[in-house]
Amino acid sequence: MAAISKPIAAAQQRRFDTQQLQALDSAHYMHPFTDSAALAKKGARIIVRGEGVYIWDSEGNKIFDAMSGLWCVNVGYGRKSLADAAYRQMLELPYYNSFFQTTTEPSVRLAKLLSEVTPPQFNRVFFSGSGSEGNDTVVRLVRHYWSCLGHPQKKVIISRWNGYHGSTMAGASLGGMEGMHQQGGLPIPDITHIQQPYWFEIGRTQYPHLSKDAFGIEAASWLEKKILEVGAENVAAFIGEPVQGAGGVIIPPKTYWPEIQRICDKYGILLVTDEVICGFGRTGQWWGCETVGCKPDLMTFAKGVTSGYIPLGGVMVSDKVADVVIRHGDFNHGYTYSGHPVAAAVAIENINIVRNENLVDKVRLETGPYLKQKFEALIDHPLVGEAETCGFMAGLVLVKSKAPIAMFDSALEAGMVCRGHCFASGLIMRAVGDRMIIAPPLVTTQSQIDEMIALIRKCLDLTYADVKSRGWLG
Ligand code: PXG
Repeated sequence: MAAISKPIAAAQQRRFDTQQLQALDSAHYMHPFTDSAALAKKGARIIVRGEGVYIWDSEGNKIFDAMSGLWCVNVGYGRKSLADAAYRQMLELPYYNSFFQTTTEPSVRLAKLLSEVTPPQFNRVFFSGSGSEGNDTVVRLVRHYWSCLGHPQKKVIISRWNGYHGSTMAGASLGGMEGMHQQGGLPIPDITHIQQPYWFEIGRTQYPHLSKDAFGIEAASWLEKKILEVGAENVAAFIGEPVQGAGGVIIPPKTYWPEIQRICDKYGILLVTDEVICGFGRTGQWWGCETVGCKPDLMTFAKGVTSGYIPLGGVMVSDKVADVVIRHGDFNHGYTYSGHPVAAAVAIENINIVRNENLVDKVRLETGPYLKQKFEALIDHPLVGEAETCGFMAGLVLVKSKAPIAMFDSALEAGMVCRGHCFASGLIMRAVGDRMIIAPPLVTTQSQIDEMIALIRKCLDLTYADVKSRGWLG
């Protein structure tokens, strides 16, 4: 990692008035997915600086960011060349659009670069400002595609419970988060869900006679059942995250996605992988679809395309879909920031970093296997009922007892207790129910993995002592 740059060193010197910022925050700032009243009582933690895999808060605490921000800071914090790329482009041309038969150099070059780093069926991209907008684009694009082919009734999109596809009306509808559906009258029409391929929660308990691989085939068969229920003539597409991220790093059995592919092919249904988290090396291949073994017609991306340094998202469109849509004239869809030149310039530099530093190969061949070995060894902890990784995504399940496995009462929120200990110990690890998850920056070294695992063990020990003293272990 390069030496700390001057502006970062200057930020280190700055003093922050934590209490004042917290008061202003609670008076004026509505946070996403947050109980604002509860947060106001506590005060938000103010993050002021980042370098490599670490961030610092306004009180000077150093924190290991094992979540890469929100699954996005893949090349780590403090990369001067990304800031330089934005600065240069802002001076030259801070904005122009691609609507009225115009384009910009960085957006064209990025489109070409994306066609190089994606599977061979992809040679075209539609840009958006985020993953949610990318998935809105998917909904409009697949329905328009079938309409162009003379099948306007082929509109239904099948997705999965506990999938996450964003927060816009279409994104949240595609997602399978019931708490989101309950607010704002979702899902929108013609989106329907099947159950997720989650072995530990569903396979192990409801299909104990099946092996994990056999459960993968069973879980894929739910797609076929749904297609037959809705009528293949009405189904436009299936969408899923290769590995579910926000749902808790749910790694499907290896049989699942090839079977999903077979079913989509059999019924002539478009296959969409949402690569917003899995893309750009997170799973140890450039794309999650390559890791899980399927060939999508469309792929949504965001986050890792710029390592989160600036907002950008989009949809990779296969030749099969693009050729039909392009033959039929205008696609009446687009965002002010589609192909934003500054975001594109940052993305180009970011992808060059990923390539030049061989980050994808490193995760697949070196640091990913090392993380797997260390993280999966956490299974020896009395609180851990399952621990698994895929590339640089990992999840473990907190259990009340291990033989036989017994879960904590979900109302106790054991995961939040553990998250609290992580927060206090200088580690960002997320809780999704009682599943504790990480997705560290792809630049994390072996010694940093050791440091992170030691922190996780410490926090598991603190959690164990805590839940024991609360009498939760029975
Ligand atoms: N698809 C996937 C797979 C995502 O993970 C989106 C789409 C939406 O992207 P935008 O850029 O519109 O946010 C995401 C976003 C969490 C969490 O709790 C995850 C995301 C966003 C917010 C919270 O893990 N992922």
